[in-house]
Order: sequence, then structure tokens, then C-alpha cells
Amino acid sequence: MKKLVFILLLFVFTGTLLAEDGSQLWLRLSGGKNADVSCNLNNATTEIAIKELKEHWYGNTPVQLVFSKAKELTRLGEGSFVIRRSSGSDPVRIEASTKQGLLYGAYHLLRLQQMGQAEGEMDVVETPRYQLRVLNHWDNLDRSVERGYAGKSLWEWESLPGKISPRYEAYARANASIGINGTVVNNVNASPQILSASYLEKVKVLADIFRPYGIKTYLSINFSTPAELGGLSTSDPTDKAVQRWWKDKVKEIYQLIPDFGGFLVKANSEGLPGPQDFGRTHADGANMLADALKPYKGIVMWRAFVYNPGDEDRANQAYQEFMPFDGQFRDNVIIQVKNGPVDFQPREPFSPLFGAMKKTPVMAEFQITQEYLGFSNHMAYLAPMWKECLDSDTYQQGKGSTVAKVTDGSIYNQKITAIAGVTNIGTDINWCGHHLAQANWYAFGRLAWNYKLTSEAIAREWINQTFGSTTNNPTNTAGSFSSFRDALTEMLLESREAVVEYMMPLGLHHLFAWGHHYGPEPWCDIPGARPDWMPSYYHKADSKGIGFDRSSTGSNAAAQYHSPLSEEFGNLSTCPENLILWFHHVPWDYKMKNGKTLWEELCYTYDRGVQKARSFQKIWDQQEKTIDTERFLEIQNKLKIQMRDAVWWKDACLLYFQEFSGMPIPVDIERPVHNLDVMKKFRLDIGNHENALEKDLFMK
Ligand code: GCV
Repeated sequence: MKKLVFILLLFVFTGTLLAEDGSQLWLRLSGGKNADVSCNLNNATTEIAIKELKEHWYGNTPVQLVFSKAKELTRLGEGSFVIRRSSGSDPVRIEASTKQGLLYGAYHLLRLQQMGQAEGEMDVVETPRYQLRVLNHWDNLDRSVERGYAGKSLWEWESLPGKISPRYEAYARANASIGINGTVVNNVNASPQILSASYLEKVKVLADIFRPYGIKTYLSINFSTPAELGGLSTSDPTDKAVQRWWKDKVKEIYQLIPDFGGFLVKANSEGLPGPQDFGRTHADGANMLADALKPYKGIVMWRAFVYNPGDEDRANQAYQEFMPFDGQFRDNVIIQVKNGPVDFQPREPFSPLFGAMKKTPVMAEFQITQEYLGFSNHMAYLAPMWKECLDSDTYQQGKGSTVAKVTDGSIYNQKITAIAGVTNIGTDINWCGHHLAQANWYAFGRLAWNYKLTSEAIAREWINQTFGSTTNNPTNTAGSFSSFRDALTEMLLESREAVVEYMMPLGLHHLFAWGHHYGPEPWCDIPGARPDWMPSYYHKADSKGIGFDRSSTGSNAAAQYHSPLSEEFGNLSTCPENLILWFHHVPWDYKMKNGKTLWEELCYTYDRGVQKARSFQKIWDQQEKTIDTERFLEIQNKLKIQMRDAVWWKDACLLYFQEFSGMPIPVDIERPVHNLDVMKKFRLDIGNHENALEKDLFMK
């Protein structure tokens, strides 16, 4: 009997040790040795740094946190730090000229420890490339999350300000550990209610929790708030009463949240109100808010995501609308521009606004949540996609004027530099819906800090911390961790391209189903719906060919880019093939560089994407003994869904486009397993997309 109890207890105990639900993210730091940590500055932020090091630093030497206004440190700028140790037996010295720098230094030391790089001599100098590294939550006040696939909103508005979820602090800690220093807590499709006194009390509680972690709180605002909430007869930005209203509101906010960051604004976009409703301009609207925020050092992040149905190519519109206002915005306004000119598609060229606005600060907006990349069902590691944008040469100030450099202040004298990511976070126990999607939250933070890091280096860091052993809590029961890390790194690095290949290769875009952005519906045609929301607007398939002519014979979007890109993109023979259907309507029998016809290339590329999805499953199945069972099985299940969807995408697109090309699917690729007529009847219950796929889509 005693033996049985012992075995049971052992089982429960080891079971608990081995339980991994993903809730600890990349911070699976174990209880430490009560390290010897000292600090010459005492405040809530340094207390956190001390606590983290005391609990998780395993090195045998003490750690000294040193706040210093030494020239070298102040020159490096806010958030920067150095970590130095002359030999393995000396104390580690983390020095910074700001409290945030000390906190980031502490997290960096722990990261180095987990990478096995915190031994011996150390000489690390770290400085963030962007001043503001901001998450955007598209969270609504009813706790639904627009384009969120990981449960409900973290913010429990109904029980705030009274009840405080432990997740608020866990969220702040995770962000601080990767250098994120701002969060916009509500959706850009903003409710005026967020500025009501009762909501501001709730926001204050969040801001108080985030502050010690170096995170500023921002709010998305609805441009009509003065009328909708304030009861004014207008929200016209030139109206004195409206200006007064915003000034008073801003004052009220700063009384509650003294370090409030400012406003994020989506105006005159997708039906939202804005200054144009009153015959005013984006500059009028942004400047009015900027004036109200200025005395408190607040800023306005004004979005350039604007487009209207009509004759003009959607891809051209943001540039046309914003370029005339270059130089007319106040110095506390920054224009927030999505990475591509349309809308977070699996592959887009960079937005031509980057670098073109020379007298106005511009910041990139990336989407961490996978609205167009398989929700939280598909593995799509997005660091390569973001780097593709950041590393793109705009040529605006000669060769080497990359998107990164025209936004980080190194080419233009920007007073504010920033970068934003639309989060993939929700109430799911693993935060992101898919364990591997945590890598995207992590990667956004790390790239915002230093976009020079390689996607591979970031992946390896993330894997080490997320799956590797913690010192006293080994989770690796068998097998070799380094071969696991190599395998998962390879999967992650290939994953985004695989998604592009099985969804929308060669520059195809927006082939999504009506009502959701998950599955394919290139045939979608809803009578009376906005044409620019229909896939045929983008693919333009006909008996001659496929693709959007954005050359001089078409919408001429290519001309919005600086030479030599305008010529390169605008000319079919020089356009990069991975964007060829973005810029050109290409004949089906057009000869690609490898000698295949366009149609064949399309078929082979879709097939390659499917093969990659299958190879991910095979690689993953070999990892069973290396990591904990829970995460192994959960990821295995997601990869199965991804594989199934990849086939669905390939079959739907190839069978549909074949109706136009009239050409055979090459014999050496996988035959379609679905029938086009049946696929056209698939309907997705989007509220429950994972099960709906089984139930509604594939059992019909
Ligand atoms: C928040 C796309 C998305 C919308 C989103 C919008 C935007 O259109 O589908 O959900 O709205 O972009 O970025 O404002």
C-alpha cells in the first residue's frame, strides 16, 4: 500500500514538474540560488530587476546593477545598457543611465545565461534601434478581440478597476523581458466609451501595473468622441469647443496617468469617422490632438491605412492621400504605416510611403496576429517577413536607404522613432493560441530592439528559453536538445514561405473567403459587396492570364517607388518573381526564369508549399521524446490542421484558376483531393474555427 502511495505521489510530483501548458512563455526561469545582487538605485523598476536576478541568476559571482550618468551611457540613449565582467570570477556589472536600462540589462543577462553565454569575460553593449516599441491590441470593450485567435481580451473591463488579474503583471513582465515599452490597450476601431471617466479609471489600473516594467500606456481614440461622448454638436477639429474638449480630456487622462503615452488614431478608414467628415485633412485632425497632448509630452500615432472603393487602385491610395501633407504635421505626430500598401498579406512589397515622407516621422506597423496567415492554427514564424520589409531598400536617399533606416532616425532627423505590432495575445492559457505563435510576440520585441538580429538567432534564443532545460527543472526527458533546436529552427525559418506558397505565391493576394480571412475563396462574388473586398479585384484571372497590372499600362502603383525600383517593379522582365502577380497581369504561358510557364510555376509552387507543410509534420513527429508531452501533442495537432488547410488552399486555387488557364496540372505533382464544386460550398463557423473545420468543412 505504502509503495502504491509513493508511486502515486511520485507520479503526481513528476507530472507537475513536467506539466507545460505554455503559460510561462519564454520565461520558464526556475527558482534560483538567491544570488548576491546589489543596486545603487532604489525604485519599483530596479526592485523588479533585483528580484529577477536574485531568483534566477545561477552564476557564482554577484551582480551589480549600477545606475550611472557616465557619458558613454547617456550617449547610448534611453533603455540602453552595458554588461561587463573582466573574468569569470569577477562580479557582473550591469550599467545604465535609466532605470529601464537596468531592467533590460537584467533580462538580457538571464537570456545570455539561458543561451549558455554568461560565463567568463563579458562585454555587451545594447541599445534599442527604435525609441518606442509598441504593441497594438485590437481589443474591444466587450472583450472580443478583432482578428484575435487566442481567446478573449486580457483586459477584464467588467471587473476593473476593483479586481486585478495576475495576468496583467505577467504580460508586463514578458514585454519588458524583450524590450517592449508601450501598449495601446484598445482596438483602433475604437469605442468613444474608452475615454469615459469610468473606463479611464480602469485604464489607470493597467497603466499603474505596467509602469514599473517600463511600459507606457496609450489609447486608440474615436475621432467623433467629442460629439458621441461629450455631447458636442460636432467633432470638427477646427471647432474651438472641440479643441477645448480634447484639451480637457487629455488633462483628465494625465491626472490619472502622468506618463500616458498618447493616442493611436484610425480616421476616415473603413467607415470610421475622421477630419474629412468635416472637410478637414488628416493633418488638421492629427495636429489638433497633438496640440492637446503636447504640454504633457504625449504623441499621436496617426494611421495611414486609408482606402475607398472607386476607380483608384487600393494599393495607391495611402500614398496619394498622405504625401501632400508631408511636413505639415506637428512634431509630436508620427504616421503609422502598415508594412505593405494593401493589408498584411502573406507577401506584399513594402509600402511606398516608407522613405518617401521625408519631413514627417513614419513608423512601421506589423501584424503579429495571423489574420491572413492561418490564424493561430498555422505555424508561420514572422521574423523573416518583417525583416524582408525592414531590409527592403527604398532608395529614397540613395542605395542603402532601407525601410529600417528611414524609420529609425539614422537617415532622416526624426524626433520620434517607433515601431508597432498588432498583438496575437489573449486569454488562452498559452497566450497566443499556438505554442509556436509565441515566437512571433518574442520576435517582434527583439526586432524592435535590434532589427539587425537574424531570424535564425531570434528563433534559437526563443527555442532555448521556451523548450530548453531550466536549471533545476529539466523538461527534456530524452533525446538531444540541440538536435531538437536545429529541427525546430529549420521548421520556423521555412514556415512563412511555406504559407505564402500554399496560400498566395508569386505576389497573389487577398484570395480569402468572404466573412473571414482564413480559407480560400478566389471565386467569391457577393452581389452588391464592395468590389475592393472581392478576391477577383486582386487576382484578375481571365483566359489570358492572372495578376494585377500595376505597371504604367495599369494602375501604375510601381511609379510610387523610387527609381530604380519603379522601373524594376514596373517591368515584367525585371520584376522579382515572388511579386510578379502583384505588379503584372501575366500570360498563362509566360516563361519564368526557370523555363517553366507561369501556370506550371504556380502549380509547382502551391505543391511545394503543401510538401513543406507535410515535412513539418514529419520533422515534428521525431521530437516526441525530446520535449514535454503536452506541448508536443498540441503542436502536433496544429500541424495536422495546417497540413489539411494547405491542401485545401492548393486545391481551391489551382482548380479555380485552371478554369481560366485551361492548362493541365503537371503530372508529377499531387492530384487535388477536393472537388471545386464541393469546396465552393464550404462554410466556416468562424467563432469556432478549429472545430468548425472538422465539423462543417470536411464532413459535409
Ligand atoms: C482593426 C483590416 C482588418 C480589420 C482591421 C483593419 C485595420 O482591414 O481586416 O479588422 O481593423 O485592417 O487595420 O484597421
